[in-house]
Amino acid sequence: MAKMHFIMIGGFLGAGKTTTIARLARTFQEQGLNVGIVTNDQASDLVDTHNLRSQGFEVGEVAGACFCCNFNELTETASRLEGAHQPDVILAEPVGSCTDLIATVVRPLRHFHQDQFSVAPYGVILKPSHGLRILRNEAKAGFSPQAAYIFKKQLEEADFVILNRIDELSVDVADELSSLIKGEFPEIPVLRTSALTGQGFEALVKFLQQEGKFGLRSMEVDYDVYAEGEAELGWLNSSLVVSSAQEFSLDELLQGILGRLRDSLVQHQAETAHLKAIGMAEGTHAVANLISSETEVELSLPSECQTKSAEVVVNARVAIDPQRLEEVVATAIAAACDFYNAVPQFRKTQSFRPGRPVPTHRFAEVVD
Ligand SMILES: Nc1nc2c(ncn2[C@@H]2O[C@H](COP(=O)(O)OP(=O)(O)OP(=O)(O)O)[C@@H](O)[C@H]2O)c(=O)[nH]1
Ligand SMILES: [Mg+2]
Repeated sequence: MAKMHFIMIGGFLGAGKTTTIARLARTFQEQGLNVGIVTNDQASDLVDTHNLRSQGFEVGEVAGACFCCNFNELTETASRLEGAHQPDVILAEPVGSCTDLIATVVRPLRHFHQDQFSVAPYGVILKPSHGLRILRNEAKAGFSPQAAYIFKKQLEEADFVILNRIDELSVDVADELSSLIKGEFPEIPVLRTSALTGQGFEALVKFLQQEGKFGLRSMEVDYDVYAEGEAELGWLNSSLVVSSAQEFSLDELLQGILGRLRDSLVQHQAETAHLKAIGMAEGTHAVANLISSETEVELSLPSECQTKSAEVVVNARVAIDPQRLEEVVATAIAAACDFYNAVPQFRKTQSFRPGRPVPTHRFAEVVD
């Protein structure tokens, strides 16, 4: 049986992994290939999974721990996607606060599953909004030095870096980011893309289809610092049903929730890594995002849907105590619903700090 081409796209929270993966999946499908996607999170109720499934993709979810700490679940989930048609390509999105993925995912995949998968070069997306501050070593980079450590480690292990969002970066800023990356990691190629417009995707697809020796860069990781950096982030996944006697705009509701949440988190001086919400109603869906405290809420997928009832899932990754995050989210949802004379009925809410990463396997050096 032919091997499945395993493409993992990493990068910090809100960097554009899901948007990039959706565009790559469409590109591969247009080439006549079968595509499967694997999403990943510390908890269930993932906006990304709903989002990608709503776009018609075959998606398996590894929930409860990151790929590295739940390695067997990753390979089992990828195998389950085989279904009636074995995927030619598996696109995998690791958790955005994870690093050391070459040693804990790429090498173990090559070592234990070389009959099943061919592994593509590992690309890491650079998030410009936080990347600029972190790579400039600004004192106020938004997150703690431990979280900045994770951000840089993600880049250090990459076979190549993807400088995303070039549709909104000036040439000067894009050049500065490229030279900051080159300054710290001179050997790593940098591609420029926009997952929004598709700019640079031809080169990205070409790069990913290369065969050869990748995943060779070995790096040391201080797991104490890594664990502290991850634990700084409050993590929340919440699912609910919103109903009203009158029709409301699904798009406005999501923007209302995230807008209130943004204002409240700014008041708490809590840096946002990524807030995202999906609303599903009348066979359609809308997605809204906020990728930093300094940017605006974006309706990344408008639905133009008017409805009396919607399923809503909210995921928040913010540098704040998780208990406080839960209160802030509940208040924002209640206020947004109230504005539209709607009532939220919470189904499930999980909020926590990610635990210390304990990888299933760790190959510090290349093994074949
Ligand atoms: N302008 C612009 N926006 C983008 C681009 N790529 C992604 N975005 C937006 O950035 C936000 C975050 O994108 P995602 O793809 O959800 O990011 P992610 O890395 O998967 O985030 P996590 O899964 O939370 O780590 C969304 O609002 C996207 O629409 C891009 O190239 N240009
Ligand atoms: Mg994502």
